[in-house]
Amino acid sequence: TQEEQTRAGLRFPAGFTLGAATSAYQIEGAVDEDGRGTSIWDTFAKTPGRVLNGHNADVAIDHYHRYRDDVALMADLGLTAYRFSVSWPRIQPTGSGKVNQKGLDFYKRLTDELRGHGIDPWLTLYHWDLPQELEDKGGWPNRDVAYCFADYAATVHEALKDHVHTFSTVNEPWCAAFLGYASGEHAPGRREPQNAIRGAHHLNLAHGLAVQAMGARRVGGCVNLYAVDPATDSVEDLDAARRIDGLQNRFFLDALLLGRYPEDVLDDLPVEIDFIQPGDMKTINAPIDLLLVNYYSRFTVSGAPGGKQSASAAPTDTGSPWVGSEHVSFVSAGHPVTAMGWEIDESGLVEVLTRVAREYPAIPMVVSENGAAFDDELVDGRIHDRERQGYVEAHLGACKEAIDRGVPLEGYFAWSLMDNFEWAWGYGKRFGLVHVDFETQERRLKDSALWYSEIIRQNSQHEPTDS
Ligand code: GBH
Repeated sequence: TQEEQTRAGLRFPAGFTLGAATSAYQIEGAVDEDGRGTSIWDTFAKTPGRVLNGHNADVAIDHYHRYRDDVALMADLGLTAYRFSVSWPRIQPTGSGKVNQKGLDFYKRLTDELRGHGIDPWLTLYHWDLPQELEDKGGWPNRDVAYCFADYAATVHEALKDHVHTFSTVNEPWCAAFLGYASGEHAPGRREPQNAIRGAHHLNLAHGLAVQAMGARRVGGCVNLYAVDPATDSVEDLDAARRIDGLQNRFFLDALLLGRYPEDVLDDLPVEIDFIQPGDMKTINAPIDLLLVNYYSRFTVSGAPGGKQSASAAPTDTGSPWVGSEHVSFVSAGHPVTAMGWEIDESGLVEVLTRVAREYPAIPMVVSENGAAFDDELVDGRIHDRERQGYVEAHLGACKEAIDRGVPLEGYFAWSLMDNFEWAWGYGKRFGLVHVDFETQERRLKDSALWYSEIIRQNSQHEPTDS
């Protein structure tokens, strides 16, 4: 049948990781428990007008209390790996100095539980929840924060290195810098384009310093990549594509993998580049074991003024994240869109993966996030989320195609394991394979989860057994 053929086509090489991902602030809740400090997302979410409907993640999906059940659910699904993040203010409530043992203990319990079920824990150090005290000292535009991060990384690594095989540093530095400090859509909600550039550099520096601080380990850097097309081949549109590709992709890829910033991007920036100190680029280029790629969509851009300033509507009042290229507009290429308004185009995933393989020094990669929000409907206790399943299936197909083209791709993590707090959209958008009732906290497998589970099961069958 057609279905069998499709499934046969989703066979991955033995050892290929099939997992799912989450992040601390989006799922944990328990914001005042066991000595956790305040993060910029606590502050931001409680500031009127910042998050849709005034939602915050004080409770989120209560994972801090329900982690055992959640791990059992992952085991039921057959996940071979789970990517989660550590909440910095649980470990260091003020962002530096004194370590909160109870915070470390939570992640020890979590990772023990995962390993007990044969699930490989993939730990991300920073998924946007900066301790508020560090923001009060200037946040990421302050260089000192990068050094604090390295100290935090060393602490977490030391405590968990026997529990965790794969670490990664900063999730999507583009978002942390440009949504946090330029557009203001994310915490801390500042609209200071020049500081956003400084912040981006310090996030890169934080990555490099953390890699060095962790010593012998398997560690990766994470970027969110987009395929970028010019709307036409006019000079203006080609320039717009060069700019957006530069800010979104090359600024981070070149820094991490080549140890330099792209000249053309620096030239476009409306800021004196006086914050790169001798040795920084070498630090940022510290050898890493793998590259984590988050992929969601493709951008089509135009240099003609007057269009949309970003690919999707923001839920709140925000500025442009495209520092120095604010004139660029985002147009539709006519693909179907998700509930976020993001165009669905799996060919962009093949494109970004093959591009990294072609243009940069050889490095193993994983797709560390990929998924889609849709308006799920509960029908007789089931959620027939065919669109989400189709999205994941298409992007898994893209992974296969990339592998067939020689890309050293080692795994795929669906975003997200469970519905959760979707940043500026609060609880208004659902990305989960697992449905969560935000009132009762009941978890329920969507059809996409059952389907993904079956794909994982089929892929585990052709591996040799130990017995
Ligand atoms: C991920 O980032 C996050 O890592 C994860 O926490 C989150 O829940 C998930 O996506 C779903 O949102 O319209 O031109 O301003 C996604 C990266 C970057 C995607 C910004 C949307 C908007 C570009 N996001 N992008 S624009």
